[in-house]
Amino acid sequence: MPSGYDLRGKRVWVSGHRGLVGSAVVRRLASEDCEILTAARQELDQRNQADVQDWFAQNKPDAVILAAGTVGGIHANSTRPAEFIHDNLVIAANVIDAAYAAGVEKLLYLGSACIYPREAPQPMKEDALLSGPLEPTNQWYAIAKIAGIKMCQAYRLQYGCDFISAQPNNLYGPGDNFDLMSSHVIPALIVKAHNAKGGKRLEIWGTGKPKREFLYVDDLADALVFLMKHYSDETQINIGTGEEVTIRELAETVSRVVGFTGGLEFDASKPDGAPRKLLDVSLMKSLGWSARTKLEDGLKATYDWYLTSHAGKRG
Ligand code: GFB
Repeated sequence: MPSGYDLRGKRVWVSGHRGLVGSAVVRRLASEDCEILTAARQELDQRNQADVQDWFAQNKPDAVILAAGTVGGIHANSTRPAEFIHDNLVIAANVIDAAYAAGVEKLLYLGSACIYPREAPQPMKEDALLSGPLEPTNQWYAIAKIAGIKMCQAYRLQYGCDFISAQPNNLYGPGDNFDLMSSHVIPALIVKAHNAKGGKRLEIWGTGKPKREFLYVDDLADALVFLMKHYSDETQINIGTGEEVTIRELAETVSRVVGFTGGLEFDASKPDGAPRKLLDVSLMKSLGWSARTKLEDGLKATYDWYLTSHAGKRG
């Protein structure tokens, strides 16, 4: 395993600490001997350049994990393209540049698997970046994420900054967004299956044929901390499980976990999005890291969190 950055005694800012990823990173960093810095949205709007610069000057982080952003599932991406491109572009530009100006020692920028072309050969290797047209439903988000990755590379090249980037596949887990109009598919199917219990039908968007790779968010947090310590290169690195399921198979597994016994109904008027997006995770494996959580176990933990956190759902 390559030796690298020592987190001990460091002030580590988890940008976006209330989100799905950021909250998992805070949980994971609790077992490292470092000081975790956070900034609530009311305290710091990361879309405001001057505020971000001031925050760095006052709080002096040694390291940054940049997980803040405007995120959502296929419907939110397709219907709010301006927010997705603007917010994610300016957050990346503000935080990465301020981190450089403040002399931050290490920064990890979080990308997304949608940076790769829609028709990229599967599984998608890191060198598939910018080799073809993007999936139209999330191209706005993808362009912003590609810009963030390119900023890390540019600041490494010109200024020698140890800024790295990594992209996970579709994430899920405790702390996810369960709002049906903006969520990703797993929380949406959990809510729908839960509400349909005792009924006959569970409505699924699209044909059920697209394939997706799902990564449990605590596995991602572990991978990010691993990369902070052991990775220092310009290549944006893939983080996934290496396994994929169809949306139909996912719906069947969610039904089993939630206890929904009715049938599935597919609404082909809703978009499928990318036909497949399986990440090639051989680079991550060669460094010594692999995902641990099986899909069904992760779904059980996520459903349990949903029942506990959304009052009145249990029972
Ligand atoms: O998770 P999801 O919204 O995003 O949808 P993407 C995955 C698949 O599940 C699509 C289907 O084929 C959806 O049509 N699906 C079925 C549903 N039922 C539902 C439902 O009730 N809700 C939702 N949301 N989907 C995202 C990007 O794409 O991938 C993000 O939009 C991000 O930008 C993320 O990059 C990783 O996998 O299609």
